[in-house]
Amino acid sequence: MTLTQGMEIEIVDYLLSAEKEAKEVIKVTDRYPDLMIEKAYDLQQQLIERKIKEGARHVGVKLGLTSKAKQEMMGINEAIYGYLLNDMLSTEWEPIGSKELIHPKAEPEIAFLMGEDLQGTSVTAEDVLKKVKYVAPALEIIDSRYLNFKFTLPDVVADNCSSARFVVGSKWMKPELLDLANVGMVMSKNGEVATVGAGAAVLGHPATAVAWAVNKLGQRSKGLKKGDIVLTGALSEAIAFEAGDSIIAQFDGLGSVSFFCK
Ligand code: OOG
Ligand code: MG
Repeated sequence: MTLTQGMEIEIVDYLLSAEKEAKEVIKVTDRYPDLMIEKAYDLQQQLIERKIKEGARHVGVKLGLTSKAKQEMMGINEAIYGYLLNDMLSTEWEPIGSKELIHPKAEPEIAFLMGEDLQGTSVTAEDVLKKVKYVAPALEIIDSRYLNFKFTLPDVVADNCSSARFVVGSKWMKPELLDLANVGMVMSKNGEVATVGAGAAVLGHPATAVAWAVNKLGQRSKGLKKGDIVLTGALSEAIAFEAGDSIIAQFDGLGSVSFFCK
């Protein structure tokens, strides 16, 4: 079944109100089982355009399911990308409000800040590193709008890859000062180690993950812009948290990033 424009608007409305009301909903493919991945990216784009129309600003791109740990956790063997908007950007000193979220989980990630635009369909990790100005430690807070955090590949893409919030640490470093594949990471919840990982977890190197996303975006005549923040994907499984919890991710050589949930 091909989706009519009316059906597409209805799906976007459905996902936007699930987010606004912080209520989980039945996944889109339960109603539209033949939803294809490319159409799901069209829906994602419409959802982002709606948010921008309502006043949000584009601040970057996120990668998802770039690590084996995450792919196994979600049962999907393919990387995905979504968009970061200014209303998702949170700071370390301002608690994350649990009431606005459904069933949030924290992910430790390495963030890139782009020093130049980058677009193409045969971009390599080396090309990416040339255009990255800084790297920083980050925590992404994902919050799938779907019931029990369960979905198929097209579902999660349409839902802007579960994006909800993200926090970037204050220490920004030149990428050449670090061996990003070998950066070790420990994430703790309330002072106890919750999970560990390393930069190599995301497709062997975070820059390889970003090159993948740039090439995917390139197929849609899109790319990264100077000043974009790129979240390169969780280095480990995601950890659920709730009001009263604090999360910190410590990266060797790159410093730490944390948040408190109220
Ligand atoms: C999809 C988003 C995954 C990551 O870093 O792997 C993601 C999900 O697991 O809900 O952001
Ligand atoms: Mg993530």
